[in-house]
Amino acid sequence: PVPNRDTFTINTDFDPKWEFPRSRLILEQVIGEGEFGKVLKAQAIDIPGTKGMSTVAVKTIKNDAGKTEKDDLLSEYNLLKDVNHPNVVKLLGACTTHEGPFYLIIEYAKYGSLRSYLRKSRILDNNANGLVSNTAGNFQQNESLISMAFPLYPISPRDILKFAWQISKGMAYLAELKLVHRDLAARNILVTEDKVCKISDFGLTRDVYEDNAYFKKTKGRVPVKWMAPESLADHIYTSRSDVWSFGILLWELVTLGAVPYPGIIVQDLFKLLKEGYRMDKPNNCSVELYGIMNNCWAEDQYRRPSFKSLTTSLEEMLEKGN
Ligand code: ACK
Repeated sequence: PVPNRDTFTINTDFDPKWEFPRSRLILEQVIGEGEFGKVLKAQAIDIPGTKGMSTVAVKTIKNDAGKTEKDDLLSEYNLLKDVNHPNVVKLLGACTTHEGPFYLIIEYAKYGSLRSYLRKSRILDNNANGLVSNTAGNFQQNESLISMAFPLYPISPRDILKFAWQISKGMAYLAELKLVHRDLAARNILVTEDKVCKISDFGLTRDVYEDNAYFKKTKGRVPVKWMAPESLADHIYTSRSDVWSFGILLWELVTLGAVPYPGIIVQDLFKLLKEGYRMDKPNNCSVELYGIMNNCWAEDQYRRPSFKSLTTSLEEMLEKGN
Protein backbone atom coordinates (compact mmCIF):
# COMPACT_ATOMS: atom_id res chain seq x y z
CA PRO A 1 0.00 0.00 0.00
CA VAL A 2 1.09 3.53 -0.75
CA PRO A 3 1.56 5.43 2.50
CA ASN A 4 -0.52 8.56 2.94
CA ARG A 5 1.72 11.42 1.90
CA ASP A 6 0.60 13.29 5.03
CA THR A 7 2.44 10.72 7.14
CA PHE A 8 5.72 12.25 6.10
CA THR A 9 4.85 15.92 6.09
CA ILE A 10 5.28 18.24 9.04
CA ASN A 11 2.00 19.35 10.51
CA THR A 12 2.22 23.11 10.09
CA ASP A 13 -1.34 23.55 11.33
CA PHE A 14 -0.46 22.21 14.77
CA ASP A 15 -0.79 24.93 17.37
CA PRO A 16 -0.22 23.77 20.97
CA LYS A 17 -2.44 26.56 22.27
CA TRP A 18 -5.50 25.19 20.44
CA GLU A 19 -4.78 21.52 19.71
CA PHE A 20 -7.38 19.22 21.28
CA PRO A 21 -6.87 15.43 21.52
CA ARG A 22 -9.20 13.46 19.26
CA SER A 23 -9.64 10.93 22.07
CA ARG A 24 -11.51 13.52 24.14
CA LEU A 25 -14.05 14.26 21.41
CA ILE A 26 -17.19 12.12 21.08
CA LEU A 27 -18.82 12.83 17.76
CA GLU A 28 -22.61 12.67 17.64
CA GLN A 29 -24.97 13.43 14.77
CA VAL A 30 -24.45 15.58 11.68
CA ILE A 31 -26.27 18.88 12.23
CA GLY A 32 -25.42 20.57 8.98
CA GLU A 33 -24.16 19.55 5.62
CA GLY A 34 -22.97 21.60 2.71
CA GLU A 35 -21.53 20.61 -0.62
CA PHE A 36 -18.06 20.01 0.76
CA GLY A 37 -18.28 20.58 4.47
CA LYS A 38 -20.25 19.26 7.38
CA VAL A 39 -20.97 20.24 10.96
CA LEU A 40 -21.39 17.68 13.71
CA LYS A 41 -22.68 17.92 17.24
CA ALA A 42 -20.15 16.48 19.67
CA GLN A 43 -19.29 16.11 23.33
CA ALA A 44 -15.90 17.36 24.40
CA ILE A 45 -14.20 16.19 27.59
CA ASP A 46 -12.37 18.89 29.54
CA ILE A 47 -12.13 21.37 26.70
CA PRO A 48 -10.44 24.56 27.93
CA GLY A 49 -13.07 26.64 29.70
CA THR A 50 -15.33 23.73 30.72
CA LYS A 51 -14.58 20.90 33.15
CA GLY A 52 -16.12 17.58 32.17
CA MET A 53 -18.43 17.05 29.20
CA SER A 54 -19.71 19.93 27.12
CA THR A 55 -21.63 20.12 23.87
CA VAL A 56 -19.60 21.58 21.00
CA ALA A 57 -19.86 21.87 17.22
CA VAL A 58 -17.24 20.26 15.01
CA LYS A 59 -16.66 21.56 11.50
CA THR A 60 -14.92 19.34 8.99
CA ILE A 61 -14.73 18.73 5.27
CA LYS A 62 -16.04 15.77 3.34
CA ASN A 63 -13.67 13.22 1.84
CA ASP A 64 -14.27 14.40 -1.71
CA ALA A 65 -13.59 18.07 -0.91
CA GLY A 66 -10.75 19.77 -2.74
CA LYS A 67 -7.81 21.84 -1.56
CA THR A 68 -9.81 25.08 -1.60
CA GLU A 69 -12.29 23.76 0.94
CA LYS A 70 -9.52 22.54 3.23
CA ASP A 71 -7.76 25.90 2.87
CA ASP A 72 -10.98 27.78 3.65
CA LEU A 73 -11.45 25.79 6.86
CA LEU A 74 -7.81 26.32 7.81
CA SER A 75 -8.03 30.04 7.19
CA GLU A 76 -11.18 30.09 9.32
CA TYR A 77 -9.19 28.35 12.07
CA ASN A 78 -6.32 30.83 11.93
CA LEU A 79 -8.65 33.77 11.85
CA LEU A 80 -10.80 32.64 14.77
CA LYS A 81 -7.67 32.33 16.95
CA ASP A 82 -7.36 36.10 16.92
CA VAL A 83 -10.94 37.17 17.50
CA ASN A 84 -12.79 37.52 20.76
CA HIS A 85 -16.20 39.17 20.85
CA PRO A 86 -19.59 38.19 22.35
CA ASN A 87 -21.19 38.37 18.89
CA VAL A 88 -18.58 36.36 17.03
CA VAL A 89 -18.56 32.56 17.27
CA LYS A 90 -15.94 31.29 19.71
CA LEU A 91 -13.17 28.90 18.72
CA LEU A 92 -12.67 26.13 21.28
CA GLY A 93 -9.95 24.08 19.64
CA ALA A 94 -8.92 21.97 16.67
CA CYS A 95 -7.70 18.48 15.81
CA THR A 96 -4.99 18.82 13.20
CA THR A 97 -3.00 15.63 13.60
CA HIS A 98 -2.77 13.49 10.51
CA GLU A 99 -4.30 10.41 12.15
CA GLY A 100 -7.66 11.80 11.25
CA PRO A 101 -9.53 14.55 9.39
CA PHE A 102 -9.11 18.20 10.30
CA TYR A 103 -11.66 19.18 12.95
CA LEU A 104 -12.46 22.74 13.88
CA ILE A 105 -14.17 22.88 17.27
CA ILE A 106 -16.44 25.84 17.88
CA GLU A 107 -19.09 26.73 20.43
CA TYR A 108 -22.42 25.00 19.96
CA ALA A 109 -25.40 27.17 19.08
CA LYS A 110 -28.61 25.51 20.24
CA TYR A 111 -30.87 27.29 17.77
CA GLY A 112 -28.65 26.76 14.71
CA SER A 113 -28.51 29.38 12.01
CA LEU A 114 -30.45 32.64 12.20
CA ARG A 115 -32.05 31.79 8.87
CA SER A 116 -33.53 28.54 10.19
CA TYR A 117 -34.52 30.27 13.45
CA LEU A 118 -36.40 32.94 11.50
CA ARG A 119 -38.14 30.43 9.29
CA LYS A 120 -39.22 28.29 12.23
CA SER A 121 -40.54 31.36 14.04
CA ARG A 122 -43.09 31.81 11.24
CA ILE A 123 -45.00 28.85 12.60
CA LEU A 124 -46.11 30.93 15.57
CA ASP A 125 -47.24 33.65 13.26
CA ASN A 126 -50.99 33.23 13.34
CA ASN A 127 -51.03 33.09 17.12
CA ALA A 128 -50.38 36.87 17.09
CA ASN A 129 -49.23 37.92 20.60
CA GLY A 130 -47.35 40.86 19.18
CA LEU A 131 -45.34 38.65 16.92
CA VAL A 132 -44.07 39.84 13.61
CA SER A 133 -46.50 39.11 10.84
CA ASN A 134 -45.59 36.69 8.14
CA THR A 135 -44.78 38.39 4.86
CA ALA A 136 -43.28 35.59 2.90
CA GLY A 137 -44.19 32.16 4.13
CA ASN A 138 -47.07 30.00 3.16
CA PHE A 139 -47.79 27.35 5.68
CA GLN A 140 -50.48 25.02 4.57
CA GLN A 141 -49.97 22.47 7.30
CA ASN A 142 -52.23 22.23 10.29
CA GLU A 143 -50.97 24.64 12.91
CA SER A 144 -51.47 22.43 15.92
CA LEU A 145 -49.61 19.65 14.19
CA ILE A 146 -46.74 22.02 13.55
CA SER A 147 -46.53 23.22 17.13
CA MET A 148 -46.42 19.62 18.30
CA ALA A 149 -43.59 18.80 15.93
CA PHE A 150 -41.41 21.87 16.53
CA PRO A 151 -40.15 23.64 19.58
CA LEU A 152 -41.20 27.25 19.85
CA TYR A 153 -39.09 29.93 18.21
CA PRO A 154 -40.86 33.12 19.20
CA ILE A 155 -39.64 36.38 17.76
CA SER A 156 -40.92 39.89 18.41
CA PRO A 157 -40.16 43.08 16.46
CA ARG A 158 -37.90 44.01 19.35
CA ASP A 159 -36.00 40.70 19.02
CA ILE A 160 -35.42 41.53 15.37
CA LEU A 161 -33.90 44.89 16.29
CA LYS A 162 -31.85 43.26 19.03
CA PHE A 163 -30.52 40.63 16.63
CA ALA A 164 -29.64 43.34 14.09
CA TRP A 165 -27.87 45.36 16.80
CA GLN A 166 -25.87 42.34 18.00
CA ILE A 167 -24.74 41.44 14.48
CA SER A 168 -23.81 45.05 13.80
CA LYS A 169 -21.70 45.12 16.99
CA GLY A 170 -19.87 41.96 15.95
CA MET A 171 -19.28 43.37 12.48
CA ALA A 172 -18.00 46.68 13.88
CA TYR A 173 -15.47 44.67 15.87
CA LEU A 174 -14.37 42.70 12.78
CA ALA A 175 -14.14 45.89 10.68
CA GLU A 176 -11.97 47.44 13.39
CA LEU A 177 -9.62 44.46 13.01
CA LYS A 178 -9.69 45.05 9.25
CA LEU A 179 -11.41 41.75 8.67
CA VAL A 180 -13.85 41.51 5.78
CA HIS A 181 -16.39 38.71 6.11
CA ARG A 182 -17.50 38.50 2.43
CA ASP A 183 -20.42 36.17 3.16
CA LEU A 184 -22.55 37.98 5.71
CA ALA A 185 -26.06 36.49 5.55
CA ALA A 186 -28.63 35.05 7.97
CA ARG A 187 -27.43 31.53 7.08
CA ASN A 188 -24.01 32.42 8.50
CA ILE A 189 -25.22 33.78 11.83
CA LEU A 190 -25.72 31.37 14.73
CA VAL A 191 -28.26 31.75 17.54
CA THR A 192 -27.23 30.49 20.98
CA GLU A 193 -29.41 29.11 23.75
CA ASP A 194 -29.72 32.56 25.36
CA LYS A 195 -30.80 34.03 21.99
CA VAL A 196 -27.55 35.78 21.19
CA CYS A 197 -26.48 36.15 17.56
CA LYS A 198 -22.93 35.16 16.70
CA ILE A 199 -21.23 35.83 13.38
CA SER A 200 -19.94 32.59 11.94
CA ASP A 201 -18.60 30.95 8.77
CA PHE A 202 -15.35 32.74 8.33
CA GLY A 203 -14.17 30.51 5.51
CA LEU A 204 -14.23 33.36 3.04
CA THR A 205 -13.02 36.02 5.43
CA ARG A 206 -9.86 37.81 4.47
CA ASP A 207 -7.56 40.15 6.28
CA VAL A 208 -7.25 43.38 4.38
CA TYR A 209 -4.58 46.00 4.58
CA GLU A 210 -3.42 49.23 2.98
CA ASP A 211 -6.17 49.97 0.48
CA ASN A 212 -8.66 48.08 2.65
CA ALA A 213 -9.86 46.14 -0.36
CA TYR A 214 -9.66 42.50 -1.07
CA PHE A 215 -9.62 41.39 -4.69
CA LYS A 216 -10.96 37.92 -5.11
CA LYS A 217 -8.93 36.05 -7.69
CA THR A 218 -10.93 32.96 -8.45
CA LYS A 219 -14.56 32.59 -9.34
CA GLY A 220 -16.24 30.10 -7.05
CA ARG A 221 -19.86 29.92 -5.99
CA VAL A 222 -20.86 33.41 -4.99
CA PRO A 223 -23.77 34.67 -2.86
CA VAL A 224 -24.95 37.06 -5.60
CA LYS A 225 -28.08 38.33 -3.82
CA TRP A 226 -26.01 39.47 -0.82
CA MET A 227 -23.24 41.06 -2.84
CA ALA A 228 -22.53 44.76 -3.37
CA PRO A 229 -22.32 45.97 -6.97
CA GLU A 230 -18.55 46.55 -6.71
CA SER A 231 -18.09 42.94 -5.54
CA LEU A 232 -20.19 41.65 -8.43
CA ALA A 233 -18.45 43.80 -11.03
CA ASP A 234 -14.85 43.97 -9.85
CA HIS A 235 -14.53 41.37 -7.05
CA ILE A 236 -13.83 44.16 -4.58
CA TYR A 237 -14.60 43.27 -0.98
CA THR A 238 -14.34 45.74 1.90
CA SER A 239 -16.15 46.41 5.16
CA ARG A 240 -18.33 48.70 3.01
CA SER A 241 -19.40 45.73 0.89
CA ASP A 242 -20.08 43.85 4.16
CA VAL A 243 -22.39 46.77 5.04
CA TRP A 244 -24.32 46.19 1.81
CA SER A 245 -24.74 42.51 2.81
CA PHE A 246 -25.84 43.64 6.27
CA GLY A 247 -28.65 45.60 4.58
CA ILE A 248 -29.78 42.37 2.90
CA LEU A 249 -29.51 40.60 6.27
CA LEU A 250 -31.81 43.26 7.79
CA TRP A 251 -34.30 42.48 5.03
CA GLU A 252 -33.99 38.75 5.83
CA LEU A 253 -34.66 39.54 9.50
CA VAL A 254 -37.83 41.54 8.82
CA THR A 255 -39.21 38.97 6.37
CA LEU A 256 -38.40 36.12 8.77
CA GLY A 257 -35.92 34.51 6.45
CA ALA A 258 -37.34 35.07 2.98
CA VAL A 259 -35.06 34.78 -0.05
CA PRO A 260 -33.96 38.29 -1.14
CA TYR A 261 -35.23 39.77 -4.42
CA PRO A 262 -38.17 37.37 -4.70
CA GLY A 263 -38.93 36.50 -8.30
CA ILE A 264 -35.68 37.96 -9.60
CA ILE A 265 -33.11 35.64 -11.11
CA VAL A 266 -29.46 36.27 -10.21
CA GLN A 267 -28.51 36.76 -13.86
CA ASP A 268 -30.67 39.90 -14.01
CA LEU A 269 -29.70 41.36 -10.66
CA PHE A 270 -26.56 43.33 -11.45
CA LYS A 271 -28.19 45.26 -14.30
CA LEU A 272 -31.24 46.02 -12.14
CA LEU A 273 -29.06 47.29 -9.28
CA LYS A 274 -27.10 49.51 -11.67
CA GLU A 275 -30.40 50.97 -12.87
CA GLY A 276 -31.12 51.89 -9.27
CA TYR A 277 -33.54 49.09 -8.45
CA ARG A 278 -33.75 48.16 -4.74
CA MET A 279 -36.06 45.88 -2.78
CA ASP A 280 -39.33 47.45 -1.56
CA LYS A 281 -40.10 48.04 2.08
CA PRO A 282 -41.53 44.80 3.52
CA ASN A 283 -45.08 45.29 4.89
CA ASN A 284 -44.24 44.96 8.55
CA CYS A 285 -41.00 46.96 8.39
CA SER A 286 -40.80 50.42 9.99
CA VAL A 287 -39.94 53.36 7.75
CA GLU A 288 -36.91 53.96 9.96
CA LEU A 289 -35.50 50.45 9.58
CA TYR A 290 -36.16 50.50 5.85
CA GLY A 291 -34.25 53.77 5.69
CA ILE A 292 -31.27 52.07 7.31
CA MET A 293 -31.43 49.16 4.83
CA ASN A 294 -31.55 51.56 1.93
CA ASN A 295 -28.53 53.47 3.21
CA CYS A 296 -26.62 50.17 3.28
CA TRP A 297 -27.53 49.80 -0.39
CA ALA A 298 -26.02 53.08 -1.55
CA GLU A 299 -24.44 52.61 -4.97
CA ASP A 300 -21.50 54.73 -3.81
CA GLN A 301 -19.80 52.57 -1.17
CA TYR A 302 -18.48 55.65 0.62
CA ARG A 303 -22.03 56.85 1.26
CA ARG A 304 -22.96 53.70 3.13
CA PRO A 305 -22.99 53.90 6.95
CA SER A 306 -20.20 52.23 8.92
CA PHE A 307 -20.96 49.33 11.26
CA LYS A 308 -20.19 51.70 14.13
CA SER A 309 -22.86 54.16 13.07
CA LEU A 310 -25.28 51.32 12.27
CA THR A 311 -24.79 50.04 15.81
CA THR A 312 -25.60 53.50 17.20
CA SER A 313 -28.71 53.86 15.01
CA LEU A 314 -30.04 50.44 16.00
CA GLU A 315 -29.26 51.14 19.65
CA GLU A 316 -31.25 54.38 19.48
CA MET A 317 -34.18 52.55 17.91
CA LEU A 318 -34.05 49.97 20.70
CA GLU A 319 -33.96 52.70 23.35
CA LYS A 320 -36.97 54.41 21.82
CA GLY A 321 -38.74 51.09 22.14
CA ASN A 322 -39.63 50.78 18.46
O1 ACK B 1 -29.65 26.10 10.63
P1 ACK B 1 -28.83 24.96 11.04
O2 ACK B 1 -29.47 23.85 11.75
O3 ACK B 1 -27.60 25.50 11.89
O4 ACK B 1 -28.00 24.47 9.80
C1 ACK B 1 -26.71 25.01 9.78
C2 ACK B 1 -25.72 23.93 9.46
O5 ACK B 1 -25.02 23.61 10.65
C3 ACK B 1 -24.70 24.33 8.38
O6 ACK B 1 -23.97 25.43 8.78
C4 ACK B 1 -25.56 24.31 11.73
N1 ACK B 1 -24.45 24.81 12.54
C5 ACK B 1 -23.29 25.31 12.09
N2 ACK B 1 -22.50 25.66 13.11
C6 ACK B 1 -23.18 25.36 14.24
C7 ACK B 1 -22.89 25.51 15.63
N3 ACK B 1 -21.74 26.03 16.04
N4 ACK B 1 -23.83 25.11 16.50
C8 ACK B 1 -25.00 24.59 16.07
N5 ACK B 1 -25.33 24.43 14.78
C9 ACK B 1 -24.42 24.81 13.88
C10 ACK B 1 -26.39 25.43 11.18
